[in-house]
Amino acid sequence: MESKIKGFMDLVKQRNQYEPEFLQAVEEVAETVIPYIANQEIYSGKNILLRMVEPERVMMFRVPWVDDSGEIIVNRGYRIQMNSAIGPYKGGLRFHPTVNLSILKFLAFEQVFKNALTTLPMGGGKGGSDFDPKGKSDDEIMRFCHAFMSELSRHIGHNTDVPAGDIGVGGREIGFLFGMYKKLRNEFTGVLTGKGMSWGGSLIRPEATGYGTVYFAQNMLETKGDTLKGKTVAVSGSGNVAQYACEKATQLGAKVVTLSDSSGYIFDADGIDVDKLAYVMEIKNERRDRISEYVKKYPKAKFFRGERPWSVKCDVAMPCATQNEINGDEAQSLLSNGCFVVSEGANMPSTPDAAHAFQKARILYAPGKASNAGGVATSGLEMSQNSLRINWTRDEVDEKLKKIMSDIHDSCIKFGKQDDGYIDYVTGANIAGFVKVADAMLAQGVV
Ligand code: NDP
Ligand code: 2IT
Repeated sequence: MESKIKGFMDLVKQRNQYEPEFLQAVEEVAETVIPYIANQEIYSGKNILLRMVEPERVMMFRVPWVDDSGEIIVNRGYRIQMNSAIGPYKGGLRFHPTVNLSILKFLAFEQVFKNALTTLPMGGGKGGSDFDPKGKSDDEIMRFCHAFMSELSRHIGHNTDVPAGDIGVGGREIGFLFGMYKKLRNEFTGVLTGKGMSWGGSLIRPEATGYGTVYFAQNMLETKGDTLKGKTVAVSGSGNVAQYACEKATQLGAKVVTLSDSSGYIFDADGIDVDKLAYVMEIKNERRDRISEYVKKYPKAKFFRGERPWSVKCDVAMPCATQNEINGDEAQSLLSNGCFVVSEGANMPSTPDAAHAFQKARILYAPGKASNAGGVATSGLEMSQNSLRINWTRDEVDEKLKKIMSDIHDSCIKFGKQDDGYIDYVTGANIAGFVKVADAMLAQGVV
């Protein structure tokens, strides 16, 4: 089996040698799915995984725009249309200076499995730009979004490819993107998700990724007869996912003691309650400032510049910032401090060393493609509401989100439960996602 996996990875490496994040995401899937395929006659000789690692289509384009000083800036735009076997391409747009082909291909690849897990009919895609929204005026953000959409609009559509937000893309950016799409195509459709409530958005979509990550942690704890009540939680990030993970964990009786951003992390031993979270939202969403501002208002809290929050004592860790934000040493530090639940809000936040450490320690460890699927699932619910031209209530959407997270948890058990009762959520999520997409690909033939 080892040599089968190595043979497969050698081929993928040869073709994608300058794409470390993509290779990392593929290797994690190959390690778990190839042993499964070997025992399933129907997949024999079909090279399904080899077809899945090759995007159906990649768009790369110039995005020229004019900044406030009149200078012409050139950014690079991308859309990866990875797999459409079970539905239109679906996945977010990331605006961050680190964006490149490797990062977007890893995200698009994971999205295919994640979207399959949601039980909704969505294929996988991802896109974005190396544009850095930090320090830009609202007018500059608008001009960039309009320029980006002037090209992207040729490649997407409500039945073809439906983008949404990710790092650096929230409600403000989705508004500008939607406006330009509508103007160019002269049609009002659900071509993007994460829209504003008065123009086709869904209640709970802003909250959904963070809430879903917490619901998934609850589902995992239930397998041990436990709950989040009274648990100490370390959250990283302070953006969309982190904020609502913090809110829901607190509502369910946990104490969230950390949040972070690219400048460092804050530790508040008393817990980040509703009022403090409202202040975090003001700092990050309105003032677009650094998380260190928190300690000016709450001086009992501490700010650790340039550090990540994984050395604190906690029961539960929810990494909600970015990829590879927990390394092997940090995973060991979490484990030795008693952490026994890791529910990933970000995509691939654990390095392979960290993920293997969590699995070896047999803690409750959920990979992002399972535990953060609530965001895209609720995007799927937004698409359904747009097609039906109706709006569900907050409670209706929240109930559907809970049910989807619980169904994803069940799928992980189905394919990941071992003889001794340990649930390997990584294996479970990868195989469950693979089976759904692979069966659709088999039915559709070689296309
Ligand atoms: P936001 O842009 O709202 O927030 C991102 C947060 O992560 C910010 O606090 C940011 O800090 C921090 N961050 C970003 N990059 C780095 C870095 N290289 N090092 C340290 N901190 C960093 O994004 P989201 O909350 O939407 O996304 C967070 C994660 O969740 C990503 O991995 C994303 O792919 C994933 N995700 C998002 C979903 C969604 O619906 N939005 C759905 C599923 C997953 P700063 O403010 O300093 O930049
Ligand atoms: O990584 C993700 O799942 C997202 N950024 C959300 C994608 C979506 O289409 O809602």
